[in-house]
Parts: sequence; structure tokens; C-alpha cells
Amino acid sequence: MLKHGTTATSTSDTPRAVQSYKLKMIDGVPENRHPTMLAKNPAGTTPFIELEDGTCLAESVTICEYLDLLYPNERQLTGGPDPLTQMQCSMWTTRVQIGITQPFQRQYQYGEGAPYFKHHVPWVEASVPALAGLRKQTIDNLRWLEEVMQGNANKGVDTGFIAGTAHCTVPDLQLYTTAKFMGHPKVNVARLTDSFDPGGDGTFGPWLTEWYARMDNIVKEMEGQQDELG
Ligand SMILES: N[C@@H](CCC(=O)N[C@@H](CS)C(=O)NCC(=O)O)C(=O)O
Repeated sequence: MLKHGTTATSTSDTPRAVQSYKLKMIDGVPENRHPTMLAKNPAGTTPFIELEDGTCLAESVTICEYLDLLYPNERQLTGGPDPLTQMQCSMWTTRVQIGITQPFQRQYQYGEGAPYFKHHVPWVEASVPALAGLRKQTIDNLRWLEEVMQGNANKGVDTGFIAGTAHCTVPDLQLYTTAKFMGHPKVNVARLTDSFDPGGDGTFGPWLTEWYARMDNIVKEMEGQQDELG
């Protein structure tokens, strides 16, 4: 299985047999948006995986669902093993995606990233006026998440992971990878991720700060296992 992606920590990275592949520029076009790749994934996004027979599957959550179906005895990325836990994970995946990671990524695409993205994504320039709203959505929903998780902790039902599972699942991985990318000094002009820096000022509160440190260790361990697989 070949994974087309830009970072080493996309949601679909797991310690399973997935070989990563770093994208480059071809004729001034990012490879993911080049016609050869659009033939494989017409959405032009990363990550996507390519199977041995050439079949391609895109959308990070879908890729995780596929891996869980292929490896039912492994720790499930999309929750489970029982239906309720799986659906609680699905609920949190939707909340985190719609409320946080999507506006988080878009405020970058239409903000600091606009000089790059305007050449490759047709609606970037028209979307710039939405920037302030996207930033507010991201910040308000991160604060809301902090409050909900602290509420769970006060009730004694906090597991340290967003969906209340015993191990990290897709919403944790999606928020972690997005926050990590946004925390890069070249990207983080809006300073939206101070709280995710364990040494930062904790703007979004202690739960998210501790959760980020926990996720950092988990993902480093996964990357170590990935390196061992080669
Ligand atoms: N819903 C998609 C979103 C994919 C997405 O936005 N990927 C970003 C990188 S994480 C991308 O491809 N950016 C480059 C581009 O749009 O050209 C998923 O979850 O896979």
C-alpha cells in the first residue's frame, strides 16, 4: 500500500504496512494537483493511498476506516470494538472536523497560505473575507472543547482522549496533526496554537496542553514503529 502525503504524521499513519511517499513540485504544480495525480485522486488532496492493483482511496477518515476493516484485531483508529464506542468516536470526528480542523486549515489557506494556495485552489481569493470568522470559529471551538473535556474530568469520566476511548482515535489524530502543522513558526502567524506548545501560555487551558503532550509521545512512538517497518 502506497501513501501519497505531505507530512509524516497524517491521520492515516499507523504502525501498519503503509509506505509513505513525499510529494514534490512538477512543472510548477504541486504533485497532488498535477494531472497524473488527479487521475488517481480527482479531489487533488492528500493523503490518499494507492493499493497494489492501482485502486486509490482518499479522505483521511475513510482511509482509517478502511485500515480498521482490514485489521479488525488491531487497535481501532475509528473507535470500537462495540457499536456505541464506535459511534461516539464518529460523533467526535464530525465535531472536531466541522468545528475545529476545517476552519483551522482554511484560516491558513485563506490567510498566511493564500500566496501559495491562490494558484492551486480556485476559491481562495474569494474566500479571504471569511478569514476573521474562520479564526473565531477555531478559537471558540477549541475553548469549547477544553471546557467539555474539563467537565468530563470533573465528573471522573475523562480518559485523556477526545472521544472518551481508552486509546487515541481519529479525532485526536486529526486535531493533533492540524495543530502541529499550524504550530510551525512559518505557518503560525495568527498565533492560534500557543496553547498546544507545552511550554506556551495555555491559552486554551490545561486539558488541551496535557493532551497535546500525550499525543506527541504517542505519534512519535507510531513513527518509530513505522521506521522499523521501513
Ligand atoms: N477531507 C480531506 C482533506 C484533505 C486536505 O485538505 N489535505 C491537505 C493537506 S492535509 C491538502 O491536500 N492540501 C494541499 C492542497 O489542497 O493542494 C481529508 O481528510 O483527507
